[in-house]
Amino acid sequence: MKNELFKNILFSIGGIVMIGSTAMSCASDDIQMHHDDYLGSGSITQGAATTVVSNLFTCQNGRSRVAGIGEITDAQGTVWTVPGSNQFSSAPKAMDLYEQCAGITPRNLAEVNQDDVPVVTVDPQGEVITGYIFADNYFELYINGKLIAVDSVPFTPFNSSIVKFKVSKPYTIAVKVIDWEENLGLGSENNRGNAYHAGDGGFIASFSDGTVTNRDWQAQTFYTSPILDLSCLSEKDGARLSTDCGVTDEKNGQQAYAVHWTMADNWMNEDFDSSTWPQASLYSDDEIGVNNKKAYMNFIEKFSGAGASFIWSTNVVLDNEVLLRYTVN
Ligand SMILES: [Ca+2]
Ligand SMILES: [Ca+2]
Ligand SMILES: [Ca+2]
Repeated sequence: MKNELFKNILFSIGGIVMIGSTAMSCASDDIQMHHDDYLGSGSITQGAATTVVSNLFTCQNGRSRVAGIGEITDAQGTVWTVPGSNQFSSAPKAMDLYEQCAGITPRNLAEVNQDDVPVVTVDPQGEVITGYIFADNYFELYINGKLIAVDSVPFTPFNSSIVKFKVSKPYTIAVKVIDWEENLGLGSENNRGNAYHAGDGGFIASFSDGTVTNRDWQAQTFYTSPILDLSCLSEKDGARLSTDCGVTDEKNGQQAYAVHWTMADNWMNEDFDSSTWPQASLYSDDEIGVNNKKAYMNFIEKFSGAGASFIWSTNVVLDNEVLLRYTVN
């Protein structure tokens, strides 16, 4: 590992190690020791966040996981919002293809009245494009920097959405996706018999002009958790890598670290320079586990059946807040 090599070089030159330690100024000796293992560009927090919104969504017709928002402060005093800053409470919600809490459960696309979908105008002279979207768990969709709609269900149950917008080519699609969490700041949920199970993400979409999610999209990571040992993290060619990291269990889930990166205010705009962002990683329907989800399967011809792939960063389990970009020419 490049990271390991760099660390060994640092240990061999004591002065540099001391400079690194001073700059980190951690709260306790124990945390400082672990922070020294981290040589990346993110900011580190450890442990649970403070809940600032207890729950964004209650299911009227079934069960849903609690979708809270938390804040946690790093050693430099920067406050981070987990699992990610979002506009769920204020933004227009995307129309539902399938949303069982609202009793919207069509068996197929023919049962959806697509004429009812509101058209958001980006370019008055443009073409009307229809988009079909499924996110694990939450998305916010921008076209040329304009917010089109946000997911109507932040966490669970799994839902799917349909959007329409009027735009002229070329245009830029930018999406914030969040793999939501129950244990705020700890990147985990109670699942499969483990109170600190690291859930996974995933995003898939197709558009009526033939655009689909694939490896030509870009995906950059802004929040990674749970991390037990910071030395498992590395960075290469702009990618924030956690593929060598393990997962949490009941014994260590509360002590997990998280890594946070600052987002540019204009990340969704057409002229934002995302040239350093990595290409998206692809995931199959089986890997994301959608074969038993009607919100996906009832419209599969608009998802993998349309040639779209699930996309995310390099780690669909530990990376919980990811930004996606793609320009349609
Ligand atoms: Ca959702
Ligand atoms: Ca996750
Ligand atoms: Ca998830």
